Amino acid sequence: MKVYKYAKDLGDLNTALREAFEVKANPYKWDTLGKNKTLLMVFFNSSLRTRLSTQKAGMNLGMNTIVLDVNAGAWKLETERGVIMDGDKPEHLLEAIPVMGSYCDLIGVRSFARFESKEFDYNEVILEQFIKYSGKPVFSMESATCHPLQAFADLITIEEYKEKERPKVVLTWAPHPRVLPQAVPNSFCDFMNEANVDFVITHPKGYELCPDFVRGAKIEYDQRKAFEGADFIYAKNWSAYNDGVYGQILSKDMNWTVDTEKMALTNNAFFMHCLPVRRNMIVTDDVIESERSIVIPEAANRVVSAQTVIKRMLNEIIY
Ligand code: AN0
Ligand code: CP
Repeated sequence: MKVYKYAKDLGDLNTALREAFEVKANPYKWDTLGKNKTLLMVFFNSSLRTRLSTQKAGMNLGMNTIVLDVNAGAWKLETERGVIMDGDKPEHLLEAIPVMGSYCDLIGVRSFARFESKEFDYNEVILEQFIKYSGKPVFSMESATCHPLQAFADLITIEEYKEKERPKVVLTWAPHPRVLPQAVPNSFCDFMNEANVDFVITHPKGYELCPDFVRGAKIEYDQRKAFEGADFIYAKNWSAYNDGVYGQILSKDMNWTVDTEKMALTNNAFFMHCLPVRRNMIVTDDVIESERSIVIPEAANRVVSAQTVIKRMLNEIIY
């Protein structure tokens, strides 16, 4: 069964973009495709955009949608095999997953990196168990290492706003008080590396991302230099990936906050962020409120990316 995790899972990106713009122009054109099909969305972590946009995408396709917040009302789930379950978790994921699979036709899973073990996170243990044991097609709604529906929405947004054929897109690290996953920057790298853009990543030394996602992208450690001539600034915090410091905060340097002075170095760049964003840590009020901030249309495109992917998945299970 096909799984949607990476840019390559969408096949040719220009074809995927064309489909997305068709969906955006006419969201109700396929409103019977999902009749009597059920979308189950399982959340192990909080969400605003993913939850609402994916549900809306399913509804636009005529699906029934069910949302399960595992931490709010479901039994606490054990995820390790071989554990003597005499603690606070009454149910094992290995029963829960096939049961969930029996109630639906497609499953979206949100399960962030836990930062207990890099191996556990980067093997996508939770998502992979859903793939293996649910019996149903699965997609990531931000799993341990990737957030493809976000990155696809970002690509759609860049395609809509770009003012030249091959824009310069800069992913910049910015400070944050908490430990955050690498999933959003990983998928952004994955998609930008496949897109027709000049892609540059800037971050403090020590914040190198997983090479499988960075691939041949240019890394510029001087943030100001990276910003020069940029057409899009994509800000995001992430915690360290490297062995020995995995999941750690190495810096909260506020010199990396995106502000008006740094945006002035760019080619009048658009400002992007996946949200939720901490103002005056990641980006100043002035920049996020500026005319070149496109964070709201970017979030709105989450319906489009989700609907394009779910539509493909429905076609795959129906035909
Ligand atoms: C999450 C993250 O950085 O992965 C979700 C972003 C879509 N952000 C927070 O936990 C604040
Ligand atoms: N961007 C994003 O995925 O937001 P949520 O965490 O609110 O779903």
